[in-house]
Amino acid sequence: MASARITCPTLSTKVVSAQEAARHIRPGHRVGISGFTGAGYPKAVPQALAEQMRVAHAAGEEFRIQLWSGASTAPEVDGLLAEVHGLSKRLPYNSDPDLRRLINSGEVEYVDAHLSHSAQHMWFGFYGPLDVAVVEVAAILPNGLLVPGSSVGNNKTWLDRADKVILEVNSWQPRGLEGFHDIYNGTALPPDRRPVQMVHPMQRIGDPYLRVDPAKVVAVVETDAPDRNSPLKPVDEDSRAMADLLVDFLRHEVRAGRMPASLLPLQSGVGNVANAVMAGLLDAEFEGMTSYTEVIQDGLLDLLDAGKVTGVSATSFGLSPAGVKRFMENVDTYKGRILLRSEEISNHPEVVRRLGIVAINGMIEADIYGNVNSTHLMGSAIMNGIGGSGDFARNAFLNFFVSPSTAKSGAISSIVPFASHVDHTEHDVHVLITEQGLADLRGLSPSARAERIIAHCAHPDYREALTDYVARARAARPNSQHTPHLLTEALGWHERYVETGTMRP
Ligand code: 0RQ
Repeated sequence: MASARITCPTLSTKVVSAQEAARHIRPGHRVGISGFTGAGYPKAVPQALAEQMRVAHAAGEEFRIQLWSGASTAPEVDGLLAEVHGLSKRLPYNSDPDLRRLINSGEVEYVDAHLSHSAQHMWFGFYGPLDVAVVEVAAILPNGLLVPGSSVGNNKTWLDRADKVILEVNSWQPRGLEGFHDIYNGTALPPDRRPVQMVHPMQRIGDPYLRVDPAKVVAVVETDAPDRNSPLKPVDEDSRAMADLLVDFLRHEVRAGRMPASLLPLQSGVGNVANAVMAGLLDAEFEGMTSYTEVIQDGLLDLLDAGKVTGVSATSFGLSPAGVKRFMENVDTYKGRILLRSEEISNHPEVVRRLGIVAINGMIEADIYGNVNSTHLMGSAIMNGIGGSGDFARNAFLNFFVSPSTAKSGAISSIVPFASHVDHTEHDVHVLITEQGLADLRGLSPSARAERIIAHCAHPDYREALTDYVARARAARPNSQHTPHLLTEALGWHERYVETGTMRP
C-alpha cells in the first residue's frame, strides 16, 4: 500500500521497488535527475542503478549513461555512479571529487553550462532527447499534482521533456513544503517568448506544484532519507576579512546614493566567504533586505529570523544539519518568506538585470586586467563549473568576485598576469576582493585596473613581480598600451607552478 504521501489513485498503483524502477534506465540513456547543491536529489534509484551497472560491468557488458541534473548532487549519486564507471557524460554542474577525477582523466565528458541555459538548451533541442527523468518530490496529491522537495532545479523541464518518468516520494522532505514553490509555466520558444513579468524578488509568477503526464510515469518509489546537508565550516579569518571589506563597500555605495539603504536583492555563491558575508550582514545596519539567489544556506535563515531579510527567492536549500532542524521545526513561519523556483527563473538574465542584483561569487584566480577564472586549475583541470556565477555576474547591478590572494600555502598567486581560463571577462567584472583588500574596477581602463588590482588585491609576495611584468610589457609594446602583455610570459607563472610546484620567481 502506498504511503500517506501518495494520494493520487492512478499514481499510487505504480509504486515499485527502486531496483524495479531502475530497470527502466538502459545503457546509453540520457537521464535527467532532480538535485541542486546536495538537496532534492533521488535517494534510491541511482543506488539501485549503480548496482545494476556493477553487475553488468562484471559480466563484461558496457553500462554507462549521460546524466543531467540541476547542479551538484551527493556522493550517493555522482560519487557512486563515478565509482562504478557508469557515466559517459555529465551536465551542467558537478562538485563531486570522485567524478571530478574521472572528468579530468578524460573518462567522462563534462558539459559545464550556465545554469540558466541548461533548461532552455534542452527545449531548443541542443542536447537531444531525454529518455528518463528521475525526480524526487515531497508528495503526490489526489489530483496528480506534485509537491516539490527541497530543490527545484531543472525538474520541470525534465518532467516535461522525458519519455519516461520515475518519481521518488521522500517522506523525509517536510510535508509543510507545500506552498513554498513557484513553478513558472510561461516559457515559450523564440520567437514566441514573452517577458518574465517579475518586478520584485518575492513575486509569484507560477503555481506551487510540478505537473507530470501520468501516462509517462513508469514507476513511483518511496524513500525516507535525508539530503546531503554538510556541516558548515567555521568562518576563517581570511573569509571574515573579505566579508568585512564587502559589507563596508555596500555602505559606501549607499552613502554615494547608488543603492537604497535596504540594498538591492543579494545573490551569493556557496561556501565559506558567502557564509561570512551573511554573518557580516547580520551585524550590519541594513534592514528590509531581500535575496534573489540560487541556494539558501544557514546564513540566510539567520537573516530571515532576525527580520533583516524580508524574503528569499532561490532554487534550492543548502542547509547544514542544524539548519535543516531549524527549518523543519519552524516550516510554517518561513512560508511566504521563501520561494523556490526553477533554475531557469532563479538565474534568469532578464530578471537579474531588471531587479538589479548584487552578485557575490568565489573565484579561482583573476588577472591584472580583471578577467576572472572560476572553473579551471592551471588552465586545464576542471574544479566545479561555472554554475550560476555567469548568469548573475554578467547581468548584475554590481558584482563581486572574492578569493584569498594565494592558494596552496602561498605557492599559487590568485592574481596572475593572465588568467589561465576566462569565465568572466574584464568587461563583466566590477569588484575584486582578497584578504589584502578590495579593487573597485568600475569605469577604469585596463591599465588603471592593473595598478589597482596589484596594489589592493595581490599578496605582498607577488606584488613586485606583477608590477615588473606590467612595466616590461609596457616598455616592450609601445603601440599596444591598452592591455600590455608579454605573450610568451603571460602564462609563465602557471607553467612555473606546473613544473616546479610554485609560482614564486
Ligand atoms: O582546494 O580544497 O584542495 O584545498 O580550490 O578554494 O579558496 O576554498 O574557495 O570553496 O569558495 O571555491 C571558485 C572553486 C572557490 C568556487 C571556487 C583551490 C583551493 C581549494 C577551493 P583544496 P577555496 P571556495 C553559486 C555560484 C564557481 C561556481 C559558482 C566555485 C579549492 O567558488 O566553484 O560561483 N565557483 N557558483 O586550494 C589552484 C588557484 C586556486 C586553487 C583556489 N588559483 N589555483 N587551486 N584553489 N584557488 C553556486 C552554484 O552555482 C551551484
